[in-house]
Amino acid sequence: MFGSMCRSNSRSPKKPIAPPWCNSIKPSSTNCCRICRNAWNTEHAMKPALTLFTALLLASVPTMRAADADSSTKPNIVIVLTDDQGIMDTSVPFLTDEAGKPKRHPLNEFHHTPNMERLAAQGIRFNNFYAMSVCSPTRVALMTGQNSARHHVTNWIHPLTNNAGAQGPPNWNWNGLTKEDVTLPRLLKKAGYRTIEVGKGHFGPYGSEGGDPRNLGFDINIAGWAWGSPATYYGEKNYGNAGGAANPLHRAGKGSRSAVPGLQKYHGTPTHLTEALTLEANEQITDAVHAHQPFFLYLSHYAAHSADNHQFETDPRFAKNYNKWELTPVGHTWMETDARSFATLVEGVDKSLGDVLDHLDRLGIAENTLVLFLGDNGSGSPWGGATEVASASPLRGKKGTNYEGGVRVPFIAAWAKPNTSNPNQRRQPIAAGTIQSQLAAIYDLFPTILALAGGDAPAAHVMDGQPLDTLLAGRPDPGHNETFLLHYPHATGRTIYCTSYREGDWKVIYHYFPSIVSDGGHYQLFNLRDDLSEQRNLATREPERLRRIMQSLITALETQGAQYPVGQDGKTPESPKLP
Ligand SMILES: [Ca+2]
Repeated sequence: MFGSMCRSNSRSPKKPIAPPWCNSIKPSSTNCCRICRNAWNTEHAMKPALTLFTALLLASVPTMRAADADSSTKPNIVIVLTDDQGIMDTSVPFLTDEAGKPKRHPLNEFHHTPNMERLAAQGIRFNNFYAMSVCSPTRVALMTGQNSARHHVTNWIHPLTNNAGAQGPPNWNWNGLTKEDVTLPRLLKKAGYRTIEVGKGHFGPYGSEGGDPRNLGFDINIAGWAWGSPATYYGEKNYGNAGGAANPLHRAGKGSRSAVPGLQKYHGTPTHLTEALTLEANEQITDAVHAHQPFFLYLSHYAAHSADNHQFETDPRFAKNYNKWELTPVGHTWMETDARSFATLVEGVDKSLGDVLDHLDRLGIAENTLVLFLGDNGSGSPWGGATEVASASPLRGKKGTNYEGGVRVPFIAAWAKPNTSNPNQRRQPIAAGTIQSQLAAIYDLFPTILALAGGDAPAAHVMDGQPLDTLLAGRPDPGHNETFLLHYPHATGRTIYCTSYREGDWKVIYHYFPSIVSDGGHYQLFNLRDDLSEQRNLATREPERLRRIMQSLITALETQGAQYPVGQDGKTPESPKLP
């Protein structure tokens, strides 16, 4: 196993550290004043009495003041969602040893994410946090609080053609989210928030309602649309647009079909896409503060997804940090270059996080802003085979698989500036510098954020998520769901037509159509406590346990109204079979 090749924890280039893929290595801020209204109200919210002048002022304009006071005490919410950054694609160690202490692995040495380290030091990080295995299912789960088995966006959405797969459910929700759907930004808007989308959307195909985030409750949309990968990250190339024109899908034949829209002012400049999105996000934060409105910022980076040419484009600002690694060829020399490029894209996102934190601090609103940093699926790193222990070592698999490396993502929650006397921080304490090991998932963010923001979901809206309030405070929550269902009834992923279900330490993967990947059978059963790398299939040795957990998997699918793959006739559902 790769983790056994190296025992060093040092970052020094003089002490060689073997990354997981090789056998040998030679490491060769704004004009807003500091007493802006949000900060002022936070600071003074606990004062017991009003001055006569203030009281008179309130009496003279009761309606405006009441609304303003209410909105200014609400916390701002920032989600930084990165694309294809797995739990190991960071210098922050998320995994722990048997004593529960953070344990560094070679990939933690390879990556350099100082701002994630900064956020982790002032917040709590989760090491059993799950997302769906590909983009759109996770993004829709975040927006709705529902598992993909329930909302039926079970695959990434191809913008132009229905990608159900040959035996995928024909009526899966390729169309994505609509104007009628209950969404987090729509509910936050109703609760008084300015709702801002910056970056990747991928909520619906081209021309659909979900193709424009403004149809989903976002007041503002910058650079988000149907496509999930950028044509190119380079401003010099206009992010794929031809001659500064609008997206080529509007002007057939010009530029790339996945050209990033809406960033014309950076065209022809050396501004990396990640930097452009960060500058735009910070400008939107400033505008919201000047408007005295609490905001929900969904900063959804395209990085570190591959560009439209399926290659990882280097972020030149960080290339030097990875050139020190002399990587031993392992038969796929393109991987070495791409792995470095992938790491530069990750570090670009990390810089973005730092820039946003600094900006919040400069504006004086950091204490009143909750930052949630997370990845949208497992690692997209190019190293190793899709189902091997490589990209996310010591976890098996990568993006697009039901193995842990495909679904476990980094998640850090922190107040942008901890201050235990801040009213919102007292209402939702966060245990700084700690690791939460209880299981949680992407759809838990929906009820968590709504509760903090004072929003409500309609009673008829069924949620799979549960609030994370107790877990964020660093305490165990016996009432929190200890299971995770991942339903992937399609063929275009790296593990195909399969459903996995984790229950405590145990996990089953059910393969609707047995293959080499599934060891030739329907079932793979793993004990994650003893076998984190999912190497020992215990399906044959533990028949009673297998049957019990398969029954739980089937019940979960039926409860959520899941759609199944179909047989060779293209229409008969293939529901899971009990062993
Ligand atoms: Ca993704």
